[in-house]
Amino acid sequence: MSLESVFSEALKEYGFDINDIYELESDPGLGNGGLGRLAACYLDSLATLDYPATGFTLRYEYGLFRQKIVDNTQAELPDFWLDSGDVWMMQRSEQIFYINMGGHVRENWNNGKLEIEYIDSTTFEAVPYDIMISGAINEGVALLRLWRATANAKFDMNSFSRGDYDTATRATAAAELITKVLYPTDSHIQGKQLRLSQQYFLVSASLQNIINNHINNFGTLDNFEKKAAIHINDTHPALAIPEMMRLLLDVYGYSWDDAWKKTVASMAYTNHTVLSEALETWDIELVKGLLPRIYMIIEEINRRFTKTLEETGNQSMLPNTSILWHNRVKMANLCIIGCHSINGVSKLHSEIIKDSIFKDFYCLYPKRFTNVTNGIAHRRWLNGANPRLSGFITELIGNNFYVDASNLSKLTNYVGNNGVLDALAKIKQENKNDFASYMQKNSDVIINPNSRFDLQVKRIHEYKRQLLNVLKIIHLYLGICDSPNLNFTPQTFIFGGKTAESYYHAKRIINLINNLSDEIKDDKRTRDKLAVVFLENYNVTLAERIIPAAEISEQISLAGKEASGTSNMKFMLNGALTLGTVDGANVEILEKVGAENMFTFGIRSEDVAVEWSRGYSASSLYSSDKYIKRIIDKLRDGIGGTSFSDIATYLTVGIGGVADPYMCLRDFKDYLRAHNYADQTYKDARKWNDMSLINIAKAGFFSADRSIEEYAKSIWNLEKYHK
Ligand code: 8GP
Repeated sequence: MSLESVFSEALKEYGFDINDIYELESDPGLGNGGLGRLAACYLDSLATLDYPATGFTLRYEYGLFRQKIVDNTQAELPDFWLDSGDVWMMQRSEQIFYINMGGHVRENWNNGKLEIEYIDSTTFEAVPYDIMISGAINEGVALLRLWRATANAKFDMNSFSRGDYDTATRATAAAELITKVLYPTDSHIQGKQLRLSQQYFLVSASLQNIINNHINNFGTLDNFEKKAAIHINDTHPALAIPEMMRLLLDVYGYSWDDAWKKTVASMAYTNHTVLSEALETWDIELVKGLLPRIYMIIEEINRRFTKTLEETGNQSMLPNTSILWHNRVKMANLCIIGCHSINGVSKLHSEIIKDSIFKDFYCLYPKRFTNVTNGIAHRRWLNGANPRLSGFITELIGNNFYVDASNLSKLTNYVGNNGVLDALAKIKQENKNDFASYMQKNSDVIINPNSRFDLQVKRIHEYKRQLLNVLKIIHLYLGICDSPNLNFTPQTFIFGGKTAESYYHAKRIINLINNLSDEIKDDKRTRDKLAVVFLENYNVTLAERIIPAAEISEQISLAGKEASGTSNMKFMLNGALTLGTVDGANVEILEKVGAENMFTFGIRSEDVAVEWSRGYSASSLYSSDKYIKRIIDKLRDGIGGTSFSDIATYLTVGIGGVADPYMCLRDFKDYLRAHNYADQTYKDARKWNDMSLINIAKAGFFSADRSIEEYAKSIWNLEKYHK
């Protein structure tokens, strides 16, 4: 509403700083990482671009845990975000829906019509809470609807009066468990009955809501697929497909064929990862027990699909494409069979899914596959998070980029302009100073604002290779110890990110980073040149502070593994230069800025499988490369007083699997080369600032507005409210 300065002034008169007020509100920890954050960015664009849209999710009482570093390792504390977060929510008790789970079903045929009777099932209430997302420049509003689960049954007064409090409260407690906590696993599945009930609860409430609105508007579902588009954000809401079928068949009386046409025509699916351990599958018995009618429908979808495969001579595709296989329900297969559109989230990723994990499906349904490269809410990540930079850009090119980020390209007119480059450098320095003071004030961490800020902030995961970054820092550290008088640009390596509490290996990496931080701090030879900082509890609030201060953005996943990445876009937009592999959306960043404005390194995705088949051997790199050997030996000997021989073994011999599964040692040498090149470039401030300017100028493509326009046109066939 452009009223921030008015409020800021008014608050000042009462002795308050608006920033202190902002600090009081907790982040809604309703997601794990990039996938959820992407959805939040998309709601901003949907509202701003005037599209009628609702995002559905669960109103988890406890969001993603609060991370605390205790004895240099991650501890998880509950995140009760609602204490300050629910001021924005409106409970809409008039729109409650009912969801059945458990028990069994009886099929009654009545005059040739099937009637489904639910026996001994439990009915839950889904209570909606709405958060309005206002558009930036118009009157558009998108809705985020969060469902809370509660018991349907009236409070059991009889049991209560008898003093049987347990029975009296059991139903409520069981229901409320459904929306109690968010599962903290990312890029990995957690197969739990409660999680399956969360998934069904979400899709059933949301679909009943969508259908109800449609009937209120049109009085029929006959035109449903022409008026509604349902997007499945990864496989967690995949049960929307059989649930839609259930509603159309059992409640609205459509024939199978008509219901199926409507379902496929209205549903679309985005895949967000190729990691096999993240592809959801459920035990058949679990699905049958919890959702008996839904399971019957899945079985029928699969029976018909399998029959078509056989009729078309494609039986050999069965193992990869069947929904039911080896006692599991494969959710991605259900999505592909039940949706008219399937997309990856960057050009490379969309190609990889066609060539590998969904290859057979691509042969069957080539037209269904498409790409929509991710985008970010540039108004939040530039105008909101970096007012200095956005103010300066406005002075140079006007403020049209606020509405249309492609206008940022006008900045290329200032390439080589010393005045502009100096001003950019000054802004970066001020943002660095601000971040250093913030850290000192809020967590007693001292950061030298005159060192180079090098960042890797994201979930901690093997494939993202925080470990590769650590190996590099150990190498630099040992180098300074060897030659303390060498001219060395002071550097601060900043890490941040959470990992699931059960992910042992990632927790060890957090431990290693923190120990390395201590050892370097305690060493007189290195402490003024090198620093490692682990930001506790990395979240959106912290991201908004640190990204504007970043100079190097580390995007170093093993090629082929990061579906897109979105922090890479946020960093670029704020003028950081990318040190990265040719992976995910880095590929498109490279395309936009050119190789001369990015520091790329590493194996290419198409060569990864080739190297494995040729017998990639990490242990021979250990024996042949004296730098690698020294670093690994140092891990064994100890960092910060603890031996990390398990990580050394993981890299060279393997722990219960192949050695160095994400090829850290394979890419180490080339990574060092790219790092050294970035280091040399940094010494030439003019060149560096020019590169930084070009990165900002080319970031417009990565606005979520562009992604949303693509979804609206090519997948949802969606029109704006006001044409
Ligand atoms: C993430 C991808 O890892 C990231 O590259 C991408 O930018 C982001 O999605 C948004 O598209 N994927 C996931 O978080 C993910 O797949 N999580 C679920 C499978 C558990």
